[in-house]
Amino acid sequence: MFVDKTKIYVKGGDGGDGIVSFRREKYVPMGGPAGGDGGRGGNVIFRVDEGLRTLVDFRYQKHFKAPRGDKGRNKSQHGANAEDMIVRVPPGTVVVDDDTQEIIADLTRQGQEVIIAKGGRGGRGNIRFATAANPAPELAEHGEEGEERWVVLELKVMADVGLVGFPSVGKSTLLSVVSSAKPKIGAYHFTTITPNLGVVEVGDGRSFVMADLPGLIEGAHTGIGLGHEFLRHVERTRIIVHVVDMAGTEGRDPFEDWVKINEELELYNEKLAERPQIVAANKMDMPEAEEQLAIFKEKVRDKTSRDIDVVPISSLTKMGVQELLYKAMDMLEQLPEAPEVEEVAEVEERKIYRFDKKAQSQSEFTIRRENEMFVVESEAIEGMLKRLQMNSHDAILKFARTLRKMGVDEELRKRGATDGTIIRIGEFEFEFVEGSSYY
Ligand SMILES: Nc1nc2c(ncn2[C@@H]2O[C@H](COP(=O)(O)OP(=O)(O)OP(=O)(O)O)[C@@H](O)[C@H]2O)c(=O)[nH]1
Ligand SMILES: [Mg+2]
Repeated sequence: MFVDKTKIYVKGGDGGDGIVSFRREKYVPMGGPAGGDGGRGGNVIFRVDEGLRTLVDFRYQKHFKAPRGDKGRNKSQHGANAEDMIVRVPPGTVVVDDDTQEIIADLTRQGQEVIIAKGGRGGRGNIRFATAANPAPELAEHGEEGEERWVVLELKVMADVGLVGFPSVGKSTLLSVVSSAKPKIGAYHFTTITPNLGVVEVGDGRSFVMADLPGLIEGAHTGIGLGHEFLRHVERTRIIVHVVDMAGTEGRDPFEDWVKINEELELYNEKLAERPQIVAANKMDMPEAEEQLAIFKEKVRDKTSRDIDVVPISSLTKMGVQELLYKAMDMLEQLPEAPEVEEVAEVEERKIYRFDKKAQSQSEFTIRRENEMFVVESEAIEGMLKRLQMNSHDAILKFARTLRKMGVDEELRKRGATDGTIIRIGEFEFEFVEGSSYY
């Protein structure tokens, strides 16, 4: 089991701004408010796509921003809502908030969808602010900002392809040239003692996971040379790439090697004899390999009724490697059922945490002094300042009322604010007005 991990940025679209507008009709001198609300920003939604097996796509694209909502229009028309952005992820993807390390989603079923970053609400237009006391308000809201966060995607993967063969035939070398994995490579036997996994990008957008397994030897099925340990891993792979040393290094006979390994596989588990297999005839850069290959192919044809693909390659020069990858990928796609992801059942039970930043500290504020100035910090007020378009008398009035309702005014007064004292909230500065007749 191997965990592929990547961190990406998601942002929901901002809501469209509400607008200030008034009805203008013939013969109606004083039209009422007619500024419509802005549209909702798009959500960023993750959707499970069984066709995906890895997270490689996220290595290239790491920022996902949904579009913003349209502005409100006059004649009381609502701005259009933005479309959601759909991001496809492979089954088995766990989404973790990078800040809090909480699990946001656990995506397992085909088609399952979760909103990862919400789009902002549209701002209200001035029709919404009309009251008996102020029937023609010059007041509208900005659209709410879309939710943004960094999330870590985690995917537990099983190997699709297992590399098997005698020691030193070049399994690790092959994995190292087709993936970013860095397995140990050595001219001595059993260089590899635990499996290495790598994500292989085929080059046409498709990808799969390849495991470089420790070398097998005769008697492996009885446990010799940690055989059981290694064969257990082979059992879990969907196809086998059987690496054979065509140079016959150390006086080996490629065909005999191939037969022996197949016997070991079958003796360990009969099913392994039927597992789809491709032969990677490796070390073709060596002088004697060509001749050996011809003999090998002939013997394989005689020996088995199975149609075994023999692909000549050199992991050293990379000759034939691309072709081998395409063959493996095509074969994987033709396999009938989707691979079983063992851990899914267990993962599904895991609790999913959701958190709502907005729920916290809605009405809290703090006041501190900076020389002659008071600085008010409050999520709620700062949010409101962002929302409201502070360019009209009505907007300022609404803002002032909120400060009073929350008790900010009173607190400022207690701390010694008087007429003309400068108050700063967020990026907004204004003078304190004692006993204002505004409200
Ligand atoms: N000439 C040549 N040498 C190769 C090729 N592929 C691998 N080798 C060499 O073969 C030796 C063994 O390579 P490894 O990749 O470690 O072999 P392995 O199959 O992983 O071996 P174990 O982990 O011990 O089972 C190294 O010295 C490699 O440089 C090839 O295509 N051509
Ligand atoms: Mg190795």
